[in-house]
Amino acid sequence: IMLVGVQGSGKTTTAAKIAYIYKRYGYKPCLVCADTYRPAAYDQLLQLSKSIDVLFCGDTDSKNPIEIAKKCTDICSKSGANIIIVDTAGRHGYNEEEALLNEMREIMNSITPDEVMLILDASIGQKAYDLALRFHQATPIGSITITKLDGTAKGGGALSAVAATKAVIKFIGTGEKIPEIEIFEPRRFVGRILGLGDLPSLIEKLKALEHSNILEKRFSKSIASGKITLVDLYLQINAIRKLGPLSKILQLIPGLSLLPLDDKQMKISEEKMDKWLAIINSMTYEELKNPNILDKSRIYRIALGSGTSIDDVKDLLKYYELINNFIKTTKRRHGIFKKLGIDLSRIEEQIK
Ligand SMILES: Nc1nc2c(ncn2[C@@H]2O[C@H](COP(=O)(O)OP(=O)(O)OP(=O)(O)O)[C@@H](O)[C@H]2O)c(=O)[nH]1
Ligand SMILES: [Mg+2]
Repeated sequence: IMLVGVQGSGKTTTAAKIAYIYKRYGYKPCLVCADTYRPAAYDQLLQLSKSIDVLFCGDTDSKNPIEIAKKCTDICSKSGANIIIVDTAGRHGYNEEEALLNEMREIMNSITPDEVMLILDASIGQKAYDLALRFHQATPIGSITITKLDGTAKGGGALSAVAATKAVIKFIGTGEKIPEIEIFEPRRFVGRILGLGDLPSLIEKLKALEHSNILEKRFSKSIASGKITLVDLYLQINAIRKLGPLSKILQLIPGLSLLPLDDKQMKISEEKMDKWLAIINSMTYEELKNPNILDKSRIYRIALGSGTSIDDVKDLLKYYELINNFIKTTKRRHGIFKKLGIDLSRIEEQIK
């Protein structure tokens, strides 16, 4: 597999990620550095190959990427590799693009790869079409990997590269770390673009949660009774925290995936949730059942016991009140619906 793409699109990172995936499937990959333009390219790929323990080949003495690619693919095969991944340059000094494309064509002709993979940054937008076409004319593109889908870009523009090359999207990159790569799934991808969230993986995660049924029943019960207890709240927050980093979870939820929440805000919310769990843990049964008895001295004790502040405890109690008020008004609305002859509980029954 020969990786091509413009500067910084993620070729070197993706090379290691793909090697990692194939290694897990039982293959013996070999990474080849055929980038002689970026001074650190050799070391970058060498380090990555060490970290995932796969074969590596390169040559810091040669300035000829075509020769290196040829020599190294031979060395890799002789070492028993059955997947050779060739990382190429993304920059090319004078007369940049044309020279780069020519070099790609020459490397391809010399090693005749089974597949040329185009690496595209998700934020490329509509430029993807022309760019992919130009690469395709130099080195027929067989597959595409879209990187940096963990950022704000949804990668919609990158889809036009498929139209330009008739190639298939094979992988998507979702982070800087090596395991952060996924095999491309069209439904999920389109869902992300449309802001529909990634429902299949959210459902998968929810299913994986133990007790999710019990949780659901508890909640329908407390909502029906018009009151949610602190224990319910605890179970709810705990369930959310178990699902993983908040930023990844919110991306999966329809509509919320469009919210422009930054990492800092996420981190604050996560910290807050963890504090609230600690606070609820520090309460007595009596207090959990009846938070109205929480006076100054009890709040002080709870803050001390949970390693949080008095304001944190008050915050939680405010949220608790808010959520119960919300449930009350929702119940009241039920009443209005009833007057209009609509029985919401029957509808709810059907949904269940
Ligand atoms: N967040 C995120 N960052 C990525 C992803 N893939 C690559 N990167 C980052 O993007 C930057 C460039 O990645 P490289 O793999 O060095 O890109 P390249 O195409 O080899 O760059 P050149 O060799 O200069 O052409 C690095 O900081 C990577 O960590 C991804 O899926 N998500
Ligand atoms: Mg590189």
